[in-house]
Amino acid sequence: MDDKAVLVNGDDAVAMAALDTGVCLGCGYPGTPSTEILETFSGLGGRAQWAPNEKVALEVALGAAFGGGRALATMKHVGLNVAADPLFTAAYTGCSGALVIAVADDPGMASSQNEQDSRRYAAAAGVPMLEPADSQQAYDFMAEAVTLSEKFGTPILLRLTTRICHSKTPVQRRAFPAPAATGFVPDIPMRVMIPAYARPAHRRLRQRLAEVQVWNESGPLNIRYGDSRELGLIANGISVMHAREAAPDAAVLQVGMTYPFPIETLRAFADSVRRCVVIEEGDPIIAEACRGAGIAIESAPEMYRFGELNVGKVRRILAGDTTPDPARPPGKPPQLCMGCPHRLVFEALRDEACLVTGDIGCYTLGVLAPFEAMHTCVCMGAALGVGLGLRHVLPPTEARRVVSVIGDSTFMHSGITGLLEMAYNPPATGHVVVVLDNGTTAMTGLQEHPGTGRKLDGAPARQILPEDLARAMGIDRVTVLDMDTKGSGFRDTLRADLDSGKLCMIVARRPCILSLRKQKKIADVNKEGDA
Ligand SMILES: Cc1ncc(C[n+]2csc(CCOP(=O)(O)OP(=O)(O)O)c2C)c(N)n1
Ligand code: SF4
Repeated sequence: MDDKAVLVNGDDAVAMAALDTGVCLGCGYPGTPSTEILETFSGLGGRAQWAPNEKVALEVALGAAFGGGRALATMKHVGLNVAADPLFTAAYTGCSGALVIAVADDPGMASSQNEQDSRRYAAAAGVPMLEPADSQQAYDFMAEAVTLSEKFGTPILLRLTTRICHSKTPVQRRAFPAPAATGFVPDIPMRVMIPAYARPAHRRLRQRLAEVQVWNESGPLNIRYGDSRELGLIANGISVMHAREAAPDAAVLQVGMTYPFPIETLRAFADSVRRCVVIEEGDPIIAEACRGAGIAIESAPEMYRFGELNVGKVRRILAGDTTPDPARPPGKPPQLCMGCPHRLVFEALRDEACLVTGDIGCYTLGVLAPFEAMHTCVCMGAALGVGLGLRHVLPPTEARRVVSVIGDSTFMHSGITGLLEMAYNPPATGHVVVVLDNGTTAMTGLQEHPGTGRKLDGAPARQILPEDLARAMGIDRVTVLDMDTKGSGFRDTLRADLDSGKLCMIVARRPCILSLRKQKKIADVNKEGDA
């Protein structure tokens, strides 16, 4: 191992720690700002794979941990919603190897549809959560998460945020003992969550959390900086950095494990200073925990709950400044690339006055001028469900204008079940779904998915095509258009499908122009491999 520190971002640091601690499988679904974790892990030689969605990623990682392996699941915050079903029950089953779930929140919504705070999930599911404040801690806490997961037999959430994921700070890597040999030891009451086994499992979970809390009170993850007796700041994650910079003379307590809380450590810290202020980005979760335990703290006014914190905001919180945030300078609105194949589709949808239920991807930009051809966008996969719901209630003439538009990666992620709904509960007027198949997950940086025919590292894979799935489900009219610069008759097909009153899928296929270079590189590598 190189003993020189390296300058890396938090995502890369997590990947390095995963490799150094012997994580045998990393599974995830892309999502800014978490995507690079698996890409770096793979680049370093780790075994990493994209799953169709976050639920599947977590389940595969859980299976690996049931088998005694060390596993990592990665996702962005909204991905944890998709993975919530296995998460809650994995807290009951526990694991015999290690299971770390790295979840990256996006306060300020640099590239997300909401700014939910994943810390709520830790408490709701009963899964311990660690929160690093820089890349070195991202490395150290990932390694600690592996150790804690095996020590307590529980999944561990490693919560990152955009600034941690994408800021570079030095990281010193270390050597760790090799993991124990893997193997699945059948233990039906521990692993099969029928009610008779789940009831005692819930009691075991609460007992385990009590033990983790005791560990956390004296563990190494809660760090005090400075010895001021005057002003004390309690902070987590990136807020630790902001707090230390904004008030260099204050004492700062970093809460490194934010669930279960080290309540007595927080109490002792608050008692040790004259004024104690909680500095946290997002929801007032530490503040609520302190108040619930009768600890006298101050916290930020509600206006600071929105967006990212920064040093200036922390200074304002400490000064009790509640004047509105200065207005942001206007930026240039984002646009679909010139030459983007999605453009032709949105031009046609606009010109045909369609009512478009959209989805999440580059193509969400179809909502902006010059197209303004998207009328709803909720979460990945919702294009289908929302479109069908509208078709069910609108008068027939309006219902016939409804079109669901979804990208290829999003279709694989959570559009397939929407298509099943379309086949199972068809609206009286039929329905039209357009799959924008650009052969990649463009929005998050050109990742592979089950429809591209390539794995995470570009190696060939079985290719699943939306049109094959649609035909297998009995969708009445399935048209595949190889979209050229004129649109390959997309408008005519759209008009005919809308008039037909049938269940229709149009696959508008043409590669994302930014992906062409990457695909050529992969093709060259694969050719060399064949030679
Ligand atoms: C549950 C969830 N997981 C991940 C993301 C991040 N994300 C946003 S859009 C998208 C997929 C985009 O790919 P595709 O549907 O093929 O559209 P494209 O960007 O290629 O046009 C992903 C992974 C998200 N918003 N929600
Ligand atoms: S990156 Fe690709 S999919 Fe996204 S706007 Fe540009 S050309 Fe279109």
